[in-house]
Amino acid sequence: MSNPEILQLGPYPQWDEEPLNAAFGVHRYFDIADKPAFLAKSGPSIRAIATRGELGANRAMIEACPNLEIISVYGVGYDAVDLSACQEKGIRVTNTPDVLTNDVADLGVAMMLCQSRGVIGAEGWVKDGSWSAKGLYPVKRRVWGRRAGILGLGRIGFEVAKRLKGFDMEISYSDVGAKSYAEGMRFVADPVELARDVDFLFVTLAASAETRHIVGPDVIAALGPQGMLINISRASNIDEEALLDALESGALGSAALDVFEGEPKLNPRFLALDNVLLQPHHASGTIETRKAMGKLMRDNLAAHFSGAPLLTPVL
Ligand code: 8YV
Repeated sequence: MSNPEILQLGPYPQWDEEPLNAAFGVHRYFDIADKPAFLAKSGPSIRAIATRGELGANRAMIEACPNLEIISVYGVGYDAVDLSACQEKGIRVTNTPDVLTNDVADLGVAMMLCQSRGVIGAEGWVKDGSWSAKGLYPVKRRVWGRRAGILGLGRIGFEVAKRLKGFDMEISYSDVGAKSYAEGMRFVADPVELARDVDFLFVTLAASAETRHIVGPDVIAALGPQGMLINISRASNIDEEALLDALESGALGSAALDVFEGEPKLNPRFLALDNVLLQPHHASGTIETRKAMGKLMRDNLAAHFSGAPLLTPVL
């Protein structure tokens, strides 16, 4: 029997491409020039979609593949997949939780440290000769002992909090309810109140229609001119226009961002700012984690096609 045909929406590292090609009849969607013509002709042969967290399978694509059985997401976030279309059609969806949690938390904390202590600018100070020409690098803000807020105390938020405790920080969080595992952390139901009480606000929420722009003008204003916003979740959780306005006017002190509306293209206003740290959506980007994500994505597909229970089902 021939291997199941799958549609691959974006590239993976070579170490994932090889086993994927060995187990499946892979159509590289991103390499296909005439995508509508491809879907019209070959859509019915597609039984699975393999996609990255940020690359979506929308309703039109799902409907163009009438024999689609499963969408396997390489990423914990599945907000780009049209879940209601999948539910209607009985299409299974899987993601890759847990394996990336620690790396995403690490990068969030690294971004906070870099931005607060001016690490990127300090390197420029050395490389461009400013150190010898001008002397001491301008002093920055302390990290340890300050107040951090976590918006969304799920797996990633919890790991961020654990790391921040090592910096003797006072930690508060917002979520749909207080969490039994949030020992030593203060629950604040209202994100605006949370932002008012902290120096660093980490956004670690799973994105959904309900969380869209949860960090809006009120939260940003409450965080204020001394505050820093760190986003390692999804851009849709933040009102980007409000964020840009506040960064430009100084109403918000600074931001450290791994995700952007319309990424990898960014709103050019970001590029003109000197109070923002910009990262290319790589919080899960370590060899170890990306290998584990790729394996879990393939293992879910293999489980499905062999009739075994899915390892990490979303639907
Ligand atoms: C990406 C992610 O999948 O886990 C997620 O939700 O967005 C990331 O891990 C990864 O950057 C590959 O594109």
